[in-house]
Amino acid sequence: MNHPLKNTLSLMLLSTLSLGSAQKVASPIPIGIAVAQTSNASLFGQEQVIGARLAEKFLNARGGVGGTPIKLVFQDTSGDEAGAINAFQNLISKDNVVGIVGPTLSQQAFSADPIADRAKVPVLGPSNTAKGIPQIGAYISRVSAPVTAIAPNALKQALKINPKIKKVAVLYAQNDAFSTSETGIFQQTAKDLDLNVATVQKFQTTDNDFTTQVTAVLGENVDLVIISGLANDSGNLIKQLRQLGYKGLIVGGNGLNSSSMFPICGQYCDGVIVAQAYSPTQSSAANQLFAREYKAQYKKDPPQFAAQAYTGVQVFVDALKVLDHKKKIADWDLSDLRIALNKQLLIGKYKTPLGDLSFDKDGDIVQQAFYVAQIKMKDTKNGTFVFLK
Ligand code: 1QQ
Repeated sequence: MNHPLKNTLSLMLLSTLSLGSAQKVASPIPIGIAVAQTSNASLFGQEQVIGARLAEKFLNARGGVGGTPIKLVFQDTSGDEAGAINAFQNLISKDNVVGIVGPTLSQQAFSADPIADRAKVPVLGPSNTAKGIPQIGAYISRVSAPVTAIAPNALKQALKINPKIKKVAVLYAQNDAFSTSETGIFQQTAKDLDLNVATVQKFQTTDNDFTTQVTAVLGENVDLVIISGLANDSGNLIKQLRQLGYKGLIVGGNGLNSSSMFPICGQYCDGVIVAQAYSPTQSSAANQLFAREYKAQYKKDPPQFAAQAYTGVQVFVDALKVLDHKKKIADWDLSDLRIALNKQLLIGKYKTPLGDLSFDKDGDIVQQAFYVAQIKMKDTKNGTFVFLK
């Protein structure tokens, strides 16, 4: 059992593993996708999977990285922190990916991103919009514009539709990092616009019954309700607000930015105003190609979360192409490549479905245009986001 040679052998094995000295980059080039394929967060994650897959197909058809294809490696994060940490660990140590697009929620990013940062593996957040995400570490960037850039646009649009709005109610999911960050911006913007925030109501993303909150809102006789939550909770909250008699405008945050929510609130989703970081009508050549490809396959306009996931994969591929010119990717040591890839992606400029983009020194996205849409329901399950001027 305790043969000295065996100890020596296992020591040797251990040091090879931990040094990772001989680890080359696999071909096809593995890029990790850590998004929610199960749980309520999969209402967003499903759109991200579609966007990432489209990018893989589209970019590989155009030669991948200097003739070498990429291969997306999917690890389901589910909807919580533990799921995201597990997915990140598998992608980093088992699947040997060059970088990670993920996770779905900011709440997950604050737990999982530090693991990638310590391992010096670049992360591109495809939908992490809370304040502070790129500041997690040098290896953490995002292609999802923050709540600070997005949320105020929805409120300004609501005032354009109804300039008489004076009194507002604010509701948010207090157990979710994105929702608490976004409501801070909504509340600040409301004050800046001289609105009276009559009540602030809290809920949990796991709640189904919002009677208490809705009763408090109805008691204030407000002209506008502003909601920061995720899809399932926000969908049910909107439904109950309408069923109990609220008639005014509703502004929803990024958690209402998916048509997966439509079957939850049904016809009651109609009229909800949601700011967007993406528009299918964005005029860039990159977006025209993406939108056409998406529409051909899914018979509808591409949603924001698909466009952002596509963009995350594209940014990695564009940056890899630059490095491949210096030295073929297959000849790089994996840990060296991860470090170089992070540096390269931060200095690059990209022509994407989101328009021309680059990154600031923290790794936050620098994006040119934002949009606001209003939900229009066709029946109890199907609807569209109608973009407003
Ligand atoms: C975040 C978000 C969510 C709504 C993404 C799905 O913006 O968690 O940051």
